[in-house]
Order: sequence, then structure tokens, then C-alpha cells
Amino acid sequence: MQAWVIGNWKQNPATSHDVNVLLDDLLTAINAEEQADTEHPNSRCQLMVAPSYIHLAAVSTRLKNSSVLCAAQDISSHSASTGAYTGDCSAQQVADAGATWTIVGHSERRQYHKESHDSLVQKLSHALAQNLGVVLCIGETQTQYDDQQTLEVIDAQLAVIKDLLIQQPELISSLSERFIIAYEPVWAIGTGKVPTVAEVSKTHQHIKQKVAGLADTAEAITVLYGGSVNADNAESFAADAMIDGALVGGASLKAESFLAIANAFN
Ligand code: G2H
Repeated sequence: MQAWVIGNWKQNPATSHDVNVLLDDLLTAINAEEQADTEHPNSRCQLMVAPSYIHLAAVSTRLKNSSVLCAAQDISSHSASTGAYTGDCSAQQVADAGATWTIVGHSERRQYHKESHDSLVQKLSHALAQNLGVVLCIGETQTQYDDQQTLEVIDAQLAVIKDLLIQQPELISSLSERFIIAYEPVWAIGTGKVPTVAEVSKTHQHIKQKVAGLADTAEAITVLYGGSVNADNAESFAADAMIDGALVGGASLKAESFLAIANAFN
């Protein structure tokens, strides 16, 4: 299975200048790595970055002739295209800005913007209507982890896919191409705390089985781990067959650490 390493830049960098410096560093290093390894062009993991809306068009333009894809961090739940929704960006607008994927359901959106189950189903539907791939984030809080409710929480969060498929059963055959799941325990995000590889592996296996059951298919969906992934711990996650890559926050803001993580999954 193709590995993915995705940089979620969140509300960073602060300025367009800093965005360009990060992209300069990233593209220079990627070019050097690709030229040094022309024998194995297909064994490298797929890289993607998700800048904030304000930088999306500029970043996607700069990435156009590179191997790095560009994603939005979120899309509007209200409409796939236009409407009176102050502050929102639609799936059509982010696709027009050059994104080919979008993150949906990140725990920071769930926590700070109170995203509901129904709004997430709408976002999935709007993204797919505009041919955007979806990185759906799921994961339990510290209390839920302590109470050993991880799998129950995940099942409840994955129900957005079930409800989407009830509305649009024709999506079943292409689900694993159009969706990536990112398992991000909320307590591991930006904290430096991580679950054990065995815990992540068991949860990923559960997610793959659950999604395969929802879509009635044997085809496994890509499942990434996210939450305090860095250059030091990436190799241990990459060594596990159930972990198909990483969704990286803080460590994606430096080209060196982002590419070190990518190289662990190559
Ligand atoms: C989890 C992750 C990226 P970080 O939010 O989605 O962030 O790697 O900083 O924990």
C-alpha cells in the first residue's frame, strides 16, 4: 500500500514570506532526494501539505510541478459551492484554489467549532461532489482513552461514512481511493505524548475492518497515525504494517523534520 505523509500546517506559518521559505526548503530538499534516487521513483511515499485557506492558492501554485499534493484543512458544511456563509470556504472554492484533497473532522475543528456528526456528513458529501479526496480525522480524548473507550469512540465517529453511504451508495466502490482515515488521539496532539505502536496498530486494524464492513469490501483503506509524530518516533510507527503513514502537525513546519518523517515511510 502506498504510504502517505501529510503536513497539517494548521494556523502556521505567520506570513507569506515564511510560507515561501518553508516551501523553498521543502522543494529544494525533495529535488535533491529525487535526483539522488532516480532508481526508485515509485517507492517514495506520497507527500501532501495542508496550508491555511489564506495561503492555499499560492502554495498549490508553487507545488504544481512537484510531487507534493496540496490539501485544504477544512471545507464548509453549508454548500459545496457558493452562498451567504460568512467566513466559510466551499469545496468548490478550495478545489479552484488548487487543493485536490481536504482534511475533515480534525479534533481542533470538533473542539473549537463544535462540528456535529451531521455537519461532517455534509462536508464529506460536498468534498466528494467537487472531486476532492478526504482525510477524515478521528480519535479519542484523554478521558475516553483512560476509560478504554477508544474503539467505541472511533466507531461512533466512523458512522459519518455509514451515513454518507446511505445517502450515496454509489460511492462504495471508490471509497478506499477517495478517503484516507487519520487516527489522531486527541491527547497525543501537540503534547509530545504518543500511544504505543502496538496500541496504534490494534486501533488501525479495527478501523480498516470497520470501514471494510461499512463499504462491504475486502479492500483496506489507508489509515495514518497523527499526534506528536516527529523525526525520532516516525521509524517505529513506519515499521508497523497497519500504519500507512502519518498526519504531522508541528514537525511539518520544518522541511528537515517533515522529510525525515517521510523518509521513515519510504
Ligand atoms: C495532530 C497533528 C497533525 P501534531 O493534530 O494533525 O499535530 O503533530 O503537532 O501533534
